Amino acid sequence: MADSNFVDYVKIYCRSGKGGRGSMHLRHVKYQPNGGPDGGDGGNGGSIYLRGNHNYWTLLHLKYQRHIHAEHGGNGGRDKCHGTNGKDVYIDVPCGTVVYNAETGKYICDVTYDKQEVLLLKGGRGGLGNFQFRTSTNQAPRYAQPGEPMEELTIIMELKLLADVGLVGFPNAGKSTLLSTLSSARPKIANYPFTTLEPSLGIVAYHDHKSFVMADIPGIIEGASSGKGLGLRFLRHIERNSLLLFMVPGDTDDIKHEYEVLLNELQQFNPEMLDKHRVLAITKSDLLDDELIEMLRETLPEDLPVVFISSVTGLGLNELKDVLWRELNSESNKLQEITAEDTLVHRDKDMRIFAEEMQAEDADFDDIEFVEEDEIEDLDDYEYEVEEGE
Ligand SMILES: Nc1nc2c(ncn2[C@@H]2O[C@H](COP(=O)(O)OP(=O)(O)OP(=O)(O)O)[C@@H](O)[C@H]2O)c(=O)[nH]1
Ligand SMILES: [Mg+2]
Repeated sequence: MADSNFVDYVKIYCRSGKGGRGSMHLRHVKYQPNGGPDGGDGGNGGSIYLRGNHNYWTLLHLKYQRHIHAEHGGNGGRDKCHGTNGKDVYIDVPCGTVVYNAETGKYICDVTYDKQEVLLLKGGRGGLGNFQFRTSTNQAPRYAQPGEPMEELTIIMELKLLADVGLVGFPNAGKSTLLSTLSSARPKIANYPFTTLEPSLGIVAYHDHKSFVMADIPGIIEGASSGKGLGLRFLRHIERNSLLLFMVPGDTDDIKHEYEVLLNELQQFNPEMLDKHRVLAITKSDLLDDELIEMLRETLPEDLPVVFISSVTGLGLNELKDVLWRELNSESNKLQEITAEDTLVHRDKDMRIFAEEMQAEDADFDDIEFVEEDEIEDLDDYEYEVEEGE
């Protein structure tokens, strides 16, 4: 996984800019002995924003970028000179990125649509210069404000792919085969478990130029919620899907049981997963004859639509697309709302589990050192010298 191009989480240290300090300066020019205060304000520090960008599909571009700093505000100067404002930094992320606090695991924000901007860290405000403090009774204030301090935060960004239909099944169930038959995606297919190690998306064309997006994720096995197999790490990619397509091979001994195991694992991951619409596909039906199909129908769960399909012969694929389309657009399945902001409740991360995942994934994430480019000045030590003019 280490050199894979599919990067779905990164850890980054972010720091906004501090505000520039206000200047404390008294005007001294020829023939104007009491020029009065003319210290300008400090500039504002730069802020850090996240910006949705639909040209990105993964967080790969951020993988090796471990520090992101915004510029500090410039200090105010004599002659009421305002300090320069620090430049803001925009971090472009793919739509579907969720941000957590790396220390506590607390959910911070998510970015779901193109050009969406979310303020992550606000830059410090610049301090006021002494010019601003002049009053009738204090005509030469010998003080100015320091700038506000910067903010810093280590964040974890996680990508949760945005797709309409998510495929859920044990390894070898034929998920990738289905995706490659229905769309032009070409995931790896082979007759052994865990062929798929990273999620992929495909666009499925439907009648009249309509289409929907399908996400293939690695297989889930019993006990995945306690870390077996590839664990539940990839389940977050189907968390946002409005519809889940369960896939169980037709030659399985107990189809209903296998379906329930999958359901249970999803529930362990996030109980809200069970609120989604579900469809069950019995795959590899070319291995079954009509009589067997009729017999199996009796034993299947009744609370969801069931379709017998075969990616090899094409059996049931059109029916499957019809069912998926109908479910996606049904009244109670409010696709629009699910993709809109704030409808998905992101649970805070359990940092204990996360640390293990990270260790397995990329061991050297832990030894990030936070080296400051420019040392922070201790605000208490601020001294304002009266600058002498000519
Ligand atoms: N007979 C038959 N075989 C199928 C069908 N669909 C898939 N297969 C075979 O099943 C095996 C597994 O298919 P994959 O698509 O790789 O399965 P998967 O669910 O993606 O598996 P993982 O990625 O390991 O989770 C392959 O050898 C496919 O050729 C089908 O409809 N009929
Ligand atoms: Mg696969």
